[in-house]
Amino acid sequence: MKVKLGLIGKTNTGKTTFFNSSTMQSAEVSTYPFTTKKPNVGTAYAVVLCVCREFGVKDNPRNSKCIDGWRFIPIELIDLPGLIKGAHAGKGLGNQFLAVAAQSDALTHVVDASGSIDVNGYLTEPGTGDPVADIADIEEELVMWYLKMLEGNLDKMVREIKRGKGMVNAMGGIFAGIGVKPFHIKMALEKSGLTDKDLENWDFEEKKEFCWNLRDISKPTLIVANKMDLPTAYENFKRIRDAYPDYIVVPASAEAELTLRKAESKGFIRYLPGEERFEIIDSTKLTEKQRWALEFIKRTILREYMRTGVQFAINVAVFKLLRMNVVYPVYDPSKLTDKKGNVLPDAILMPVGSTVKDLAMEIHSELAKGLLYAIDARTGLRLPSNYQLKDRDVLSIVSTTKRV
Ligand SMILES: Nc1nc2c(ncn2[C@@H]2O[C@H](COP(=O)(O)OP(=O)(O)OP(=O)(O)O)[C@@H](O)[C@H]2O)c(=O)[nH]1
Ligand SMILES: [Mg+2]
Repeated sequence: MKVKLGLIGKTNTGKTTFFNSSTMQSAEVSTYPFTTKKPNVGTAYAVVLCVCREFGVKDNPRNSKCIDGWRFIPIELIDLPGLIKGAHAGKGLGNQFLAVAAQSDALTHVVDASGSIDVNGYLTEPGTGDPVADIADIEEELVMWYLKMLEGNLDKMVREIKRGKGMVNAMGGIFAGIGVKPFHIKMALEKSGLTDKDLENWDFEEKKEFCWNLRDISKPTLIVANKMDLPTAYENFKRIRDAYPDYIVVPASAEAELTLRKAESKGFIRYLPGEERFEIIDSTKLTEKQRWALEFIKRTILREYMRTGVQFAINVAVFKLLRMNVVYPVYDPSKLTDKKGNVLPDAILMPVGSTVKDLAMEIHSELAKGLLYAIDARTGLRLPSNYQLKDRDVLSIVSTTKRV
């Protein structure tokens, strides 16, 4: 499936810089609050060790890229306008864009760990802003947004429940538009202890508790502690980690990643996103300033944190939060090719628990219609349509309608 990952956070935290660095777009970045006025959408990549080396083949990827044995699988990254405390009440750009965030499968909450922005998102003396409070402000906005949906549709849902529709179904109809599944609602009801309490009798605290849990369950989120290149960031990073023990907190410097990616695309350095080092190709081509910037990144980011954090954050979202496996469908299981002879053409992200049937559906509904079984390219064995896919499976789907 094409994973959608949304970037949320206060204004001026570096969301667009993160977006540009991983999509190589050039959306506007500035020190003013609310630079991004409309969501930016682009392609970023989840990166895994490709199966090509294990099989000892040279691959010809079609839907993805393979560089030095690393498979880059496309995902959709959505950069959102910045939020601010009070957004649900119309402050800043308000929260009209949360509907776009809600189309994401997971969220990356970008925070300015250096404390360079004040409560309203204006640049201030580094170290004086409070990223722990910033995170809480934005979380609160998200929950308020769910709450507004709940309260705005309460009468309708109560009427439907009285007519015999179950609570999960009644709520499902309202929240489906923002990617909430019935099982999310069921889990949130259980976690809040509200499964058996009539919706019309919920008090405000209960509604809020439910919305808090529903937000948490339906949109898995990681925290990116950005601007780690600034000296005031490290203490805050530790504070954030302590304050949010249930979240994965990734230290990052989006600006460092952007600098490295740009230098790489200009041919100045060799660098693979996510790697802990880069190599200068010809230092005589660099200006004094460029050399200094690269040295600074090496010293303050790569040596300290092993990576810039941007690629790592995307991988964490895809493989840890969303629990995706990577599978490689082929037409010919002995040659590992598609019909045109491309070796290992596609790498596809499938959630844990998906079956051969789900994969066939993902490729083409026609293929799924006549599905017989799949062949495991490693063993040659037949895999039934309900076989649960494993990470790095390479398989050929056999169907009466079409074979891929
Ligand atoms: N030092 C440092 N500055 C950064 C980093 N990432 C972004 N910035 C700076 O932070 C400021 C805001 O960056 P943007 O990417 O525009 O932030 P945004 O979150 O998209 O802001 P809005 O669109 O206004 O919500 C700019 O001056 C960036 O250069 C980083 O990793 N380190
Ligand atoms: Mg922006």
